[in-house]
Amino acid sequence: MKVSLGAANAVAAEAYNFVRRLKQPQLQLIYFPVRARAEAIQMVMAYGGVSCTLETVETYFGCNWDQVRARRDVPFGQLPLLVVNGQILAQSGAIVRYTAGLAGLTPTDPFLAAHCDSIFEAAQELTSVNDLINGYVDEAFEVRKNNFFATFYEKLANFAMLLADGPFFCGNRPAYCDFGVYHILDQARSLEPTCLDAAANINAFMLAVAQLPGVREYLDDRPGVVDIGTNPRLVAKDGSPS
Ligand SMILES: N[C@@H](CCC(=O)N[C@@H](CS)C(=O)NCC(=O)O)C(=O)O
Repeated sequence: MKVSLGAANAVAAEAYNFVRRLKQPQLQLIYFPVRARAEAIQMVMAYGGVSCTLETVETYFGCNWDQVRARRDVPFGQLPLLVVNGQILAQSGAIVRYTAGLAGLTPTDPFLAAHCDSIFEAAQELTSVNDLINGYVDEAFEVRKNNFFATFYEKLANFAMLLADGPFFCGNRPAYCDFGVYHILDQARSLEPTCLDAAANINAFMLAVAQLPGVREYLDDRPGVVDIGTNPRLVAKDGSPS
């Protein structure tokens, strides 16, 4: 029997992924119904084929958030949390780095890994955009939106310079920092649709990330945020509250 190299490679890749899934810890991600600090984590897992059950406060703890905080059950009194084989991991940055390890999205070279982290951390400096998308309304929204965009373009130019020809921040292969940056810039363009147009390479980067296998399906299926600035909330694809 003649087996082509392509078919043999596909079988080997399938076997590798099967074993990796068998060895993968059991994961549960707990978060509020907002588009914010769990996005990069979910994109990392979607790209890496890492399976994880999504939980709300109510489905995981069986009570509401005020009760969870009062019980002091949660390390820093905040979400998101990742439950790994029953053990709780807090802080979104730590969760991204942990899931990136499972997904093969951490550069192996130590300097490149640190470079990746510096890009991710630079994106974290813009996380106030999450509150603009999900929280503030009316005048408070307008004031904070102006404040956000007062420094945004300088930071965008820094990202554009570091990305150079990309297509990703660490070269030809995606790494977890790409998902951190993508999320923040995607939030920003939900507020100002043309805000990335000054940086052609950044627009190309946004397309490249959005088309990655697993990520494309994740982005297509996730709930949308409606009525930003007036009554923000998540709405599932079928129009139901999420
Ligand atoms: N540094 C933390 C910040 C987490 C954070 O601010 N979480 C917010 C939601 S995005 C929260 O839990 N708010 C509820 C509360 O503080 O009671 C991280 O990155 O995970």
